[in-house]
Amino acid sequence: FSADDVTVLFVLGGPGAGKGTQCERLVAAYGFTHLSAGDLLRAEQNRVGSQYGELIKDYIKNGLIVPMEVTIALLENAMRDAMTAAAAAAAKPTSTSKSTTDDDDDAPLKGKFLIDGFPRKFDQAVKFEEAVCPAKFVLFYDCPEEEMERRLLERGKTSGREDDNAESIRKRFRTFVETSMPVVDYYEKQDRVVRIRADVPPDDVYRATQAELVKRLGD
Ligand code: UP5
Ligand code: MG
Repeated sequence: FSADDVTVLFVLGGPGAGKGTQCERLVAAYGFTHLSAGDLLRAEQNRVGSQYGELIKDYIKNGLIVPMEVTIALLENAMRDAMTAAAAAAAKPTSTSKSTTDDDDDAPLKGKFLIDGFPRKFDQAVKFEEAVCPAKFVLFYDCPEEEMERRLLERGKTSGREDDNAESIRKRFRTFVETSMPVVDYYEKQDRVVRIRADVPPDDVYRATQAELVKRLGD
């Protein structure tokens, strides 16, 4: 993808920081396509015939980072699917719009993507930006571990997620501190991180997010 055709924002933050919650709201308000790397991996894990099912299950339970070939392929496919669906929708004639030209290729489609929970490791960041598309900037949801732990244990009562238990949560935090925070630091050095306080109610986090998006993307 070229940066002219797509806008990609990485959405990062520790386990339970609220990435998914905020992305959902941004989708409704700004028409982003939300791609959660974790959700894509869980879907692939459950796909009948997947050769990666067992591997993904094992990595997620242990809070480890799945080899990036798998995750990047899933993200790239999902981006392509979203662009294809948008093109098909745009090409469909509607009763109210009279097309003055048959040539739909004139207007290039713009994709807007929130990539949630990726990249989690330095080499993934480099590879994705090289092979798929550079990110415009990074939204980083900053939340203390005690608060994230409280949220995940609470969610674990009903989520059915195999990593929402005390032991897996401990492992996820460890991977986050040791492996994923360095990615945020790397982007911070390039002045590409928008840091948002995430230990306040979801409405407040969202308001802060909106204010930053207006500054950086307009409207
Ligand atoms: N909640 C949310 N915001 C709140 C707020 N402001 N105040 C109070 N409560 C709030 O929220 C978590 C919980 O907190 C919810 O109950 C919510 O209502 C509440 P959520 O929005 O789901 O937070 P999120 O940051 O999305 O938490 P998630 O658990 O999804 O984060 P993880 O980063 O741990 O999970 P992810 O799905 O991204 O990854 C899971 C695993 O997949 C990884 O550990 C790894 O093994 C694997 N993975 C890879 O290997 N590679 C990848 O690239 C991505 C994932
Ligand atoms: Mg999530």
